[in-house]
Amino acid sequence: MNAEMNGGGVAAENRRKEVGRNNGDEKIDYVYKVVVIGDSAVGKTQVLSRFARNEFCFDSKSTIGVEFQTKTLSIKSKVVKAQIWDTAGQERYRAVTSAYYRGALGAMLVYDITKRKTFDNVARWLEELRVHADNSVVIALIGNKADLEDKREVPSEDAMEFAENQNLYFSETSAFTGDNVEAAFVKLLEEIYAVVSKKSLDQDVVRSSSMTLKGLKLDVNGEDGEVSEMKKMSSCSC
Ligand SMILES: Nc1nc2c(ncn2[C@@H]2O[C@H](COP(=O)(O)OP(=O)(O)O)[C@@H](O)[C@H]2O)c(=O)[nH]1
Ligand SMILES: [Mg+2]
Repeated sequence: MNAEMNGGGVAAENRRKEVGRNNGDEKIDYVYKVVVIGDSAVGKTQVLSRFARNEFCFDSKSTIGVEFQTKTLSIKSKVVKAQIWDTAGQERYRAVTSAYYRGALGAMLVYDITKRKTFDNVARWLEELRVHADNSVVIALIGNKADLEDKREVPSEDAMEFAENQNLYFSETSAFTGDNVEAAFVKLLEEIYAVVSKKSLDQDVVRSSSMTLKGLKLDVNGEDGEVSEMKKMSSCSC
């Protein structure tokens, strides 16, 4: 499938369809696009499949076709559908297109704790995000394969310090055992929720102050307007 199409038109279309009802019964408040990035073979696909389907596969082949998986969960008593995008193996050639990043509210930047090189490359991935993603994108740094402690090449302290300096959320996970995977995603989604809510609040403040200046009466019960504005912001920015 064409990455350009999938990252842009189809994703936007999916987001439009998904805000509203899920399978006709569950109400979805927000759809958040999250991208998973990082060097090849660090476990991106397995971390995602552990989170979305609670599955792990030792001989996972390189992902074929740009795809996303979804998982619906409750964040701060809202129903959030996380739409999490996985690369098609193009990261091997440093060829992830800007369409992949478009509209992403969050990013999981994964390295392998047993391969120093994959951690050294994190800075390059951050640069990619700076170029292609919105500057308010929330980033989680994930040291995966934490079950392979005896092969560790990246001390937790190094990653923790790097994450602090760069303002990233840091966790070590194991897609194999499942350790910390759900917690890392939940933390990222909660932070996205906070960022989106704050953006919406800021917009409301600007809107209401300009209304006051014009001498218009404010409708304090205009809750529907605020909610739909937040939905628009959270679900689609492309
Ligand atoms: N021991 C261990 N192996 C893992 C873990 N996550 C992924 N793998 C293995 O690492 C290899 C690459 O994983 P994959 O998800 O395809 O990496 P991707 O290229 O980043 O998507 C596969 O053989 C996985 O089974 C983990 O947490 N622990
Ligand atoms: Mg993969």
